Formats: sequence, structure tokens, C-alpha cells
Amino acid sequence: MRRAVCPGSFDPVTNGHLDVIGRASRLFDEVIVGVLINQSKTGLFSIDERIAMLGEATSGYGNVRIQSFQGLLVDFCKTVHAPVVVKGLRAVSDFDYELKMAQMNIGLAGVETLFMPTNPLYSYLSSSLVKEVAKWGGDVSAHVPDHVLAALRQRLAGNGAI
Ligand code: COD
Repeated sequence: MRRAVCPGSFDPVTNGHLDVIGRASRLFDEVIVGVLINQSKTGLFSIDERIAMLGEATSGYGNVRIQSFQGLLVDFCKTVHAPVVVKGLRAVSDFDYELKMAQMNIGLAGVETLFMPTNPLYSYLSSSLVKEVAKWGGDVSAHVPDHVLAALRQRLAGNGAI
């Protein structure tokens, strides 16, 4: 079975992430979306909330599983028996950082990285930007699925941001 991991923070999942996950799901038998548990960073959404949002957004694919992980990505890849990581590349600035991680990951454990050029529709999109715009009441409805938009509105209203 050809299996790949799409890793990230997904706080929250955007249409840019989903484009890469969807394209990976057509190339591999199974795609495991790995949600990083980062102890040193508090997100807007909990890990369970991110997993639930990803699960709903990818329920139509049939071959996509969502799992959280802690520690090194290469160890997670080993645990789920995936020799390949798929990453989206938005810009040259992404490439600089991603290349170093890819080289480290192959050196550490022989885990390969496949880079997918981002869909130009989403090349400027990041979870941070979506949160920033939503926080100040900007319209992010074109950038996230409807259920993520609803969760953002609810969370930010709860924070007194909108
Ligand atoms: N278009 C296309 N792709 C996109 C877009 C977009 N608009 N936005 C995001 N992506 C893709 C990118 O490939 C990105 O890498 C991925 O989605 C996840 O994005 P985020 O922002 O949710 O997640 P990050 O960048 O915070 O995730 C970083 C990792 C979790 C992948 C990384 O920190 C990691 O591997 N950590 C584990 C610890 C480890 O192994 N460290 C050593 C690395 S050598």
C-alpha cells in the first residue's frame, strides 16, 4: 500500500491545506493527516477540535485518516508506516525552510518529501492570516470550509474579538 503523511498544525485547516490533501489522496492509496501537538504553542483551537474539523472537511475522500502526533515527524511516519511526506509549497520563502526540513528528514530516517506547488488560488493563504483577518471581522468565507468559518466566528466572538 502506498501511504503518505500530510503534516501540519492545521489551526485551523484552510482550503490551501485541503487542496494539497485532496491532490495527495489521488496519488496515494492512503493519506494520513498528522496534526502536530506542540506543547510550547497554544493554538486558537484544541487538537481535538482541529482533528474534528479536518475529519469533516475530508470525509468525502474515503482514503484520508486524521491522527495527532508529538515529537519528530519521521518517528510518526515510522509508526504509521508511511515512507513519504507531502508538503505544499506556496512561495520561495516556504522552499527555503522546507528544503532544510526535507533534507534533515531524509538524513534522520530516509523519509522522502514530495513538494506540491500550491494552487495559485491559495498561494497567499495560511492559518495565521485567516485567523488575523477573521479576528478583525474580515471575510474569510472563500478561504475555509463553512464549518470552519462557523467555528472561527464562534471562537473569536467568545474571545470578544468580533
Ligand atoms: N497552499 C498549499 N499548501 C499549504 C498552504 C497553502 N495555502 N498552507 C499550508 N500548506 C501546507 C504546507 O505544506 C505546510 O507545510 C502544511 O500545509 C502545514 O501547514 P501549517 O501551517 O498548518 O503547519 P506548520 O507549518 O506549522 O507545520 C509544520 C510541521 C508540523 C510540518 C513541522 O513543524 C514538523 O514536521 N514538526 C514536527 C517536529 C519535527 O520533526 N521537527 C524536525 C523537522 S526536520
